[in-house]
Amino acid sequence: MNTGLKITAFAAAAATTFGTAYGVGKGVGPVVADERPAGHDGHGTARETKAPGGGDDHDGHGAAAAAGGLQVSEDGYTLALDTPRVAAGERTELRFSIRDESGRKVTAFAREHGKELHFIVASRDLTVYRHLHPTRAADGTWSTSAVLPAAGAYRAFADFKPAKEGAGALTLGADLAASGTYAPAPVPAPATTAKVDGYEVALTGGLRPGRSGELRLRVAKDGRPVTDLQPYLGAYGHLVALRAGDLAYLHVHPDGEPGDGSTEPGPEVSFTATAPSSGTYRLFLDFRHGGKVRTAAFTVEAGKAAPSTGPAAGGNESEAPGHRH
Ligand SMILES: [Cu+2]
Repeated sequence: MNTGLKITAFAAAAATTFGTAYGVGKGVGPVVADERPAGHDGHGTARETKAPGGGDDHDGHGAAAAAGGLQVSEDGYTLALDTPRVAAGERTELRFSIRDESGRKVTAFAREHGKELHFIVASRDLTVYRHLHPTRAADGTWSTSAVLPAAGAYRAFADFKPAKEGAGALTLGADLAASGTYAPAPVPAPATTAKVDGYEVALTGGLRPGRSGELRLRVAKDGRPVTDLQPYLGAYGHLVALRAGDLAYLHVHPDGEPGDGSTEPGPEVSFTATAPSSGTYRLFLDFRHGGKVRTAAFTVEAGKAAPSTGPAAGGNESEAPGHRH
């Protein structure tokens, strides 16, 4: 593969992102760390985990080659996990808060996809995944319960946007451990189909480093295409990609939404996503059918040709910052 070309393409895409982010996003925000134009004085490039625009993949997912979740603290906000150690295989309470710069619990959040905060827990070996919606007490303490079936190291992600002028969307990550006998598993091999509860989900398209790529997921049950997917949090599917090696977090959302006049309730759900780098990613698709949310998981390689339709599949090169859900 031509690394030079890819780097150039990425630089161009990044420049575009920076340009549009200032026009549309939080350019007037007071968060100095985010005011980092391309070709800035060379400082401020150390924390390249998030593009200006605030890791704002909710609002402009086609544009942001942003990886979130690598930091427990970012832009003055900290994910404080009250339950960093739990027992494997038992229903257990997970409790945490988001702290501001002065250590106070944040109580004002902007609602995104119907929720103030999305809480994802994934095992470091990417074999366990939970997308949870905790409840917030008035004092800012969040709690939910979950069963982590296997012992080992986990990463907990809080995906939220403070309801504060100029604040961008953030994904903070914190380590979490489930006690018990730990048998490390390899990341599952790359595959273009996944089975869950009698459903088969087929993936075409792929992730591309530094450039937006289309991922199309086709849902079938008992060999028949599912054409009556149910909206889940305002979409026919939610997709999270985690990078193997460090669990860098990408939250991507479908192209189109229920009721927009053009988006069908299956069998296909289409997403646009930009991988922050080449490498192995695990994709987790949440979809709702028959009143139940299920998760299909895939391992994909970013930077390799897409399984069946080629890397330019779909022809949708949209870097459109105005794409909203
Ligand atoms: Cu969520």
